[in-house]
Amino acid sequence: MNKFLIPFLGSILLCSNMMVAQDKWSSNRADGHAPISIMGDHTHHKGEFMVSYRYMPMWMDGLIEGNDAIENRKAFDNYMAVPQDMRMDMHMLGAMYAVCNRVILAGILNYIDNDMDLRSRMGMNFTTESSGFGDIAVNALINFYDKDRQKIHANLGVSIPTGDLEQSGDTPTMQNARLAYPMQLGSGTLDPSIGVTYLG
Ligand SMILES: [Cu+2]
Repeated sequence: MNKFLIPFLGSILLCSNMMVAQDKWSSNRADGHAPISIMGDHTHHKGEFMVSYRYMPMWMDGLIEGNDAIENRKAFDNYMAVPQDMRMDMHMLGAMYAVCNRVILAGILNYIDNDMDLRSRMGMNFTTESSGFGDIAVNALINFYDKDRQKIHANLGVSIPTGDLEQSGDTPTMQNARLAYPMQLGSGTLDPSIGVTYLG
C-alpha cells in the first residue's frame, strides 16, 4: 500500500508547489514582454543584472500649423529658414539591476545623431547636423503586488539634463549659429516621471 501512497503524496506535493509557482506572474510566455520600445515593463529577481541596446531611427517631414499641413511659402512669412525633413538615429544603452526582489534600478543613456535639411527664404538648401550623448534617465521599479498571475509595479524616475544644448552649425545667414530646439541633444530640464505598470 505504502508503495503506491508515497508517489501519490509526492505528486500532490509537486502539484501544490506548481500551483504556488503559477500564482506568481511570469514573463516566460512569448507574450510575456511588452513591445521593445516600452521601457520598464519587467522587473528582475534579486542580484540579476541586465544590459540592453536599442536602436531607433526616426524620419520626419512636412510642416504643420496647429493640425493643418502648410506650404513652405506660409512658413516663410515668419521664418528665415524652414525645415524640410529630419532624420534622427537614437542608440539607447540600458542597464537594470535588482537590489532586492522589490526594488530594481534601471538607467538609460542615449546617443543621438540628427540631420536636418532646410531651405532658406532665398531658396537655398542646406543641412545641419548634431550628435552626442543625450539626457540620462534613472528609474526605480518597485514591486508591490504579485498574485493570481497578475503583477503591479511602480515606475519612479528622473531624466537628468546631461545632453548638450549648445549644438551649432553653419547656415546661409550665420556661421556657427545655434541650432533649432529639435536638433539639441537634451531637454534642458530635470524631468520626473511617475508610472504604474500592470501585468496580467
Ligand atoms: Cu531587464
